[in-house]
Amino acid sequence: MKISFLDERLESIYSKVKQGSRLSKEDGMCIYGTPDLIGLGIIANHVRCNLHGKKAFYVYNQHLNYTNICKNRCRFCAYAKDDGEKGSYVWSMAEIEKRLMERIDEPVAELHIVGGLNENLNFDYFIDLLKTVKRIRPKASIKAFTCVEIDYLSNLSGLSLEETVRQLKAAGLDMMPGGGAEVLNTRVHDALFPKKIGHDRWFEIVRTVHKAGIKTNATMLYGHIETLEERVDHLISLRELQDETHGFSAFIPLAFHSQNTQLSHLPPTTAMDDLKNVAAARLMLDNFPHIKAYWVMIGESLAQVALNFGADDLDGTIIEERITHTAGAKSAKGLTQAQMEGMIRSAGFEPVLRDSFYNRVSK
Ligand code: V47
Ligand code: SF4
Repeated sequence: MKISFLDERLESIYSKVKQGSRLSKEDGMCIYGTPDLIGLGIIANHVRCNLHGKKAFYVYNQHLNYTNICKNRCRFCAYAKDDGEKGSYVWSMAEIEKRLMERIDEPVAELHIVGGLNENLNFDYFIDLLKTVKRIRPKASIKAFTCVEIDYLSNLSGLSLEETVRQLKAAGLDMMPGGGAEVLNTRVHDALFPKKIGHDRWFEIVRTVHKAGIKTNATMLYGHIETLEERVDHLISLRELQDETHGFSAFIPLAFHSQNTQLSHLPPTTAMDDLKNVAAARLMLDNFPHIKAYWVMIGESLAQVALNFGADDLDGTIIEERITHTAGAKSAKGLTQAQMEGMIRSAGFEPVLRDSFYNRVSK
């Protein structure tokens, strides 16, 4: 079908996409720069439908944020506290068990577990954490720890990266979430999260983890000080790494929330930018199977729209999201299965309940 785009630069992007040709850095800049949001949506939706038809995935998951004490104190983070600060916490195994038992009658298929870099915890805590979760939820997958935590655990244990990952896997680690990458760029790193691992180390850890047979997701935190070019470079670096390892499962654009952070003067991201980030991800990351619209960060309504802009997954029910809500997110803290399905159906898509590896789960 011949489409006349408002921005004629989109014509060459559409023809490349139809031929299955890879988009260039210039195409990426055009995607972010175009005012033709609907044209962009048509192209991203074309790719999304070729890959997944009208399916829209979601998972029945539960988040466990085991501690908010973190030595890094990134400037964009509202969640972290110092040890002893009002509101700081760390969960004992008994507390973790209690939280899992509160939901034991629900069909939770994935536990999403991340936390701060808390110097009071030793490596055994993390092994116990994984074993406790596996004991209580033997059928669920554990998606835990970002590359930042893996680096920390390797230093804490004195073990090599490979051995750290091997021991975590043996204790129950099935997959890793995509957080921690933020923007893979030295300027942004030094300005906003100087104590966090840099992008070279992040790549090294991803390579090690993928080699160990553990799939991971990838993210990009956008809407703060990063330039459009830095976003495009981030996507291209991930695409190159995926060519090498094939270990990424989903990409999730994360919209920055500034409340209670050191960047609280920054305005919220716009719907236009949120949708462009979803479309840019779908179009630039031609070797990523899935793009998630994370409803927690962009809100339930825009997440529905994002299903038409390249996203094929809405993440999950979540149950008690903490990280974005401490930074002012207005979305719900969790959704029921019926609410997730309702959102997907009313957006014109077919809900598919999945496990962590995108296998269909029967209800
Ligand atoms: O790494 C921190 C981001 C991430 C803020 O892999 C913030 O399936 C917005 O990675 N405003 C954690 N974002 C969340 C994450 C994630 C979420 C859902 C699914 C998956 C997955 C991964 O949240 C952090 C950081 O990039 N973050 N502070 C903030 N103020
Ligand atoms: Fe710590 Fe992660 Fe927050 Fe940075 S983003 S301060 S590493 S919890």
